[in-house]
Amino acid sequence: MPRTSCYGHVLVVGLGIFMLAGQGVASGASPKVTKQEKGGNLLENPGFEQYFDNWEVLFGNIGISQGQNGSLGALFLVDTVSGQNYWAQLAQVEQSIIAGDPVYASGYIKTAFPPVATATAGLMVQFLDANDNVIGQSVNSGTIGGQTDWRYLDLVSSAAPWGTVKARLSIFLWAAQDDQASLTGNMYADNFTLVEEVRPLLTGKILRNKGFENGLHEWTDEFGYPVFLSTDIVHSGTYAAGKQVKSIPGVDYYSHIYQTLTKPLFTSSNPKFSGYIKTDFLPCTPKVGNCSGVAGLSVEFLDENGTVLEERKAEVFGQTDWTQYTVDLIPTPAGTNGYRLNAFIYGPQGSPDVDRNAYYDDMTLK
Ligand SMILES: [Ca+2]
Ligand SMILES: [Ca+2]
Repeated sequence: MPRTSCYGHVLVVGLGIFMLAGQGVASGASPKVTKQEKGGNLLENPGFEQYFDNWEVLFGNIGISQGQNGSLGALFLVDTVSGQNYWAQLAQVEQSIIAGDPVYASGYIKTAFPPVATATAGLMVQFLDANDNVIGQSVNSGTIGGQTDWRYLDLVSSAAPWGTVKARLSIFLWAAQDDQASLTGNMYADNFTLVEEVRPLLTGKILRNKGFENGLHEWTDEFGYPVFLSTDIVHSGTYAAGKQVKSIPGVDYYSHIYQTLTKPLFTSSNPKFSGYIKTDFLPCTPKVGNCSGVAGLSVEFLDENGTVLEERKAEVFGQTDWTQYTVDLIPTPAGTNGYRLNAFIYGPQGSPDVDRNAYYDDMTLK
């Protein structure tokens, strides 16, 4: 049961622009630079050196502050919002996109929030028809949050759908309603690119936030009930991730968190995915066959289209204290281009382990 995207229920919040004191508003149009001079970049004022020229604040509290390397950049704040999630969106529309062409977009974002804050930031591209209606699916980059220094984020779309005449690049910041932790932080953005061609994604080569010390950021949570952040049961540091066996009528229960890496650089000639897991399932003996709940790690080997070539697992049964489990990445199936690295939980229908937990910490990829 795939979750709906947390961006699928975004509500409009108060629209506001502010400029920091003493910075004033630049006047006049940006100097025209040809597409070739910009390395194919279709965006004007991609680094906010002319403040918000060519950009539009669609939602949220967005201003100008420090960018990268002493330049100007966009600053996103989270406002108090009751009864709805917070959404801020800064966008630029490129007026001449050819239907059938793919686009690649990138930029740098930095977040300075507490690890537990729900605030997450990323990029999004949408295709627009001649009436400015969004057509086809939005394409998002991965998101960042918590304490994350300047990070290069990118995305690549498939062919722009028939009817496309424009593309809108957006930088967004989302936070859950009434999330006090998100109110205390900021997000920064600078140096964006939109090109009308396919380029290889540069993100997703490194396993990040391996010990959950930056909260649940970097990990995609999919299927079933949400992952939770554990503070009382950890293998090391302040935080671990947790999943619970739940009951959904008519189906076996499965849920996981994952990171997908494309052509990662391994530091070992015998690469492995490892992590520590602790479970509080009912005691059982796998050989006897009286186990129900299962936790574990798994690796899905992906071809260049993202199709799963093979899945390999390390499974945990019964009640276990923190133990390191490992999945070997060798032998690697022919045609492997990427790896989906999962920490999962499973319980068959009617499992006596419903409401029992598995905890995950200190993942490694070497
Ligand atoms: Ca800048
Ligand atoms: Ca930890």
